[in-house]
Amino acid sequence: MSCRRGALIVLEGVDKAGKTTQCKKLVQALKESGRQAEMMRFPDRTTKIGQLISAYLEKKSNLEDHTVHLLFSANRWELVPLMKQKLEQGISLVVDRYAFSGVAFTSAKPGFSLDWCMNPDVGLPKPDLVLFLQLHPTEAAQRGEFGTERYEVGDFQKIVMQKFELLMKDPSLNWQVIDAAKSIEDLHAEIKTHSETAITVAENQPIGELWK
Ligand code: Z5A
Repeated sequence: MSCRRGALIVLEGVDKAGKTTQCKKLVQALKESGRQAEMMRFPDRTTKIGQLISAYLEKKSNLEDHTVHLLFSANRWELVPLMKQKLEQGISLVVDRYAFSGVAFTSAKPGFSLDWCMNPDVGLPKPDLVLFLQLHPTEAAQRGEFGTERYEVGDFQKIVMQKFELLMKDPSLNWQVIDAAKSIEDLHAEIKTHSETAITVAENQPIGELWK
């Protein structure tokens, strides 16, 4: 590796936990401190695969459950070459949802094991830091009604949360659970501190492979 690589920082969390808000603030803060950083989000609805997923989430189309799971994974894999290129150029990537959402949402459906759901994402670039924004459902409800997209249903979201808790037990990943009930600024300060540490640690390490 000729230059210090960037870090892969993932934000996960329940609906309305503030993932998008915090991803944007983190990228801006990292840039202001002289670091190279860019935001990505999954699903990336701009690709052909992403458009299929978007139509499904907006309930404009129906897709069989295994099929849509594999499409979410394919949407990540299609961006892996670009992600690796940027990381190797020293750009840190701040990613709004990743494979953990993929596994948590599909395994919350009847008949899906965690293992089956993880398999398609095995070998993706491994995050150097996974920030989980934890928010109690009553706090989330104060941030507005659920939207109209598929999965934006309270009972389903509770099962999703249980699946995230199982994933967070994996000691091979750098999970940091953050109390998302805090103010936007307090949350940002905490996230920035964790991210700066992860960037420093990642600099001299090769990019890892997820769940391998
Ligand atoms: N999905 C899947 O099934 N499989 C996969 O592999 C992947 C995803 C990757 C994509 O939704 C859906 O796809 C998602 C999972 C599934 N389904 N659900 N549910 P998306 O990514 O397009 O949208 P989202 O992730 O659902 O967004 P979100 O969770 O609703 O929001 P958020 O990003 O966590 O929060 P926000 O937009 O930053 O903030 C929400 C509101 O709260 C907003 O008004 C803010 O101003 C406010 N806010 C934010 N922070 C605070 C604080 N700290 N205090 C008070 N108010 C705040």
